[in-house]
Amino acid sequence: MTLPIRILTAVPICDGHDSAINTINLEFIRHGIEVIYLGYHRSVGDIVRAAIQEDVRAIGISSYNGGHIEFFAEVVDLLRKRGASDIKVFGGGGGTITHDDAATMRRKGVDQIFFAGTSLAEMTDYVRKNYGMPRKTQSRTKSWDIELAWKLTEIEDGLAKGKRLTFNAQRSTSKKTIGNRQSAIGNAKVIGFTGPGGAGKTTLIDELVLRFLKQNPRRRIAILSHDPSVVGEGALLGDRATMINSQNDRVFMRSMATRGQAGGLSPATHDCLALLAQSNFDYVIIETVGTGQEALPFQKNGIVDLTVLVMNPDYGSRLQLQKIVMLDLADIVVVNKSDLQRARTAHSEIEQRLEQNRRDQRLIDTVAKRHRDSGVDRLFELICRDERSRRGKARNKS
Ligand code: B12
Repeated sequence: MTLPIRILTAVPICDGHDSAINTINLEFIRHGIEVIYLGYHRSVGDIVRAAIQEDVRAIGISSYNGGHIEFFAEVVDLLRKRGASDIKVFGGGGGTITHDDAATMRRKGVDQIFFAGTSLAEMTDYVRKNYGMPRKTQSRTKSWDIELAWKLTEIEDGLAKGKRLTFNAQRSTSKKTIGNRQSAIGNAKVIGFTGPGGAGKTTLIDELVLRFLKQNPRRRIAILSHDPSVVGEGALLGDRATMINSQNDRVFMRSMATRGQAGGLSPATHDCLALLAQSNFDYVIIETVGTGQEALPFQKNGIVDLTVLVMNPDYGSRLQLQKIVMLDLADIVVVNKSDLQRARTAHSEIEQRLEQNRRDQRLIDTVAKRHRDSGVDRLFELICRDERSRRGKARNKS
């Protein structure tokens, strides 16, 4: 089967003109391309870090702020410095980039600039023709993040072609039990976030990442984030656009399309997670796609240590709660957007629903979009406390 081309798109720093790139993203996706969208007002460093971690073939930049010659050139230079000059740079910016500017930019290593009036079909054809070939493997030593990014691609693409990497054999033999849970391998604590679309999972994760990074200056986090897609089709992988604190050198984030698998995760999640959990991260955070009532993304194979279900207060009537199976399994349930009018009712209805389970499940109210929210602080404390008790149990056992 043909594997989807992966590209990253972004709008430069001090630029909020995102309507062009939003239209172009949709056209790329319609033609089977997986687009990781980083959003607007993004620095050179953020763009290059994301492109390397996501292992994309090219970066498409849409620029209207007037600083395009320097900005595009800096992206090319930083890619080269980081050993990632195989990632190509292209873009446009209708009313601002002149033909003379474009000639200068090409001399500085930019692949192609598109002008006002170019059709969407022309741009898509260009991407397919120029970035659709498999990458030529470089023989020289790669940095750890490039190496990790390439391995994740190998796992994902291998599975899409029906091949499983030998890496998995190691995984099954080194599986171990921590406390009373079966943990994914490695030393990292794995936290799974799930819940319906629009509940605020990504914003909540981003706020937690801020707290994790602040608590310990050496801590490193990996995020595996999922968005839906159909086999052989494109996908908009847009969680990075919501992330602010996770744009950090101590955070390694990878966006994955579900490539046809139902239930919130991708066919490659398990193996990619196993690799990340072995790769010197303190925490690995998995975010599922927006899930429905029947979804049990983390139950089957015990791949996470702690499960957080993020709910929106507007789930409908109390009866709806009976049908959400994740409410039986989640370790922590979060009512996000608790500043909304219905949040108090939601809290007491969910509390009653959890009481039926007779398990030690925790319920927390948050407003993730609010900086320094006390609910997010409580959730963070709870996750750290669970970690301390997990370590205690492991020590007692050994
Ligand atoms: C729409 C628009 C806005 C909207 C933006 C809405 C949004 N969310 O994007 C609004 C009204 C909010 C706005 C605000 C401002 N704008 Co304005 N805006 C424009 C306008 C009219 C069109 C840009 C556009 O989206 N075009 C539609 C796209 C699809 O077509 P295109 O630009 O021709 O692009 C083609 C190719 O370049 C290619 N392409 C573009 N990007 C990419 C990326 C990739 C990867 C690829 C492959 C191809 C590609 O696709 C198209 C193919 O046909 C331009 C004028 C212009 N003609 O460019 C001014 C313009 C960009 N804005 C301008 C300015 C000054 C501003 C403001 C600063 C005004 C102010 N004082 O508040 C603010 C800044 C906002 C901010 N936060 O950054 C100036 C910039 C001048 C400069 N840099 O020297 C321009 C050029 C207008 C002018 N002539 O003065 N703006």
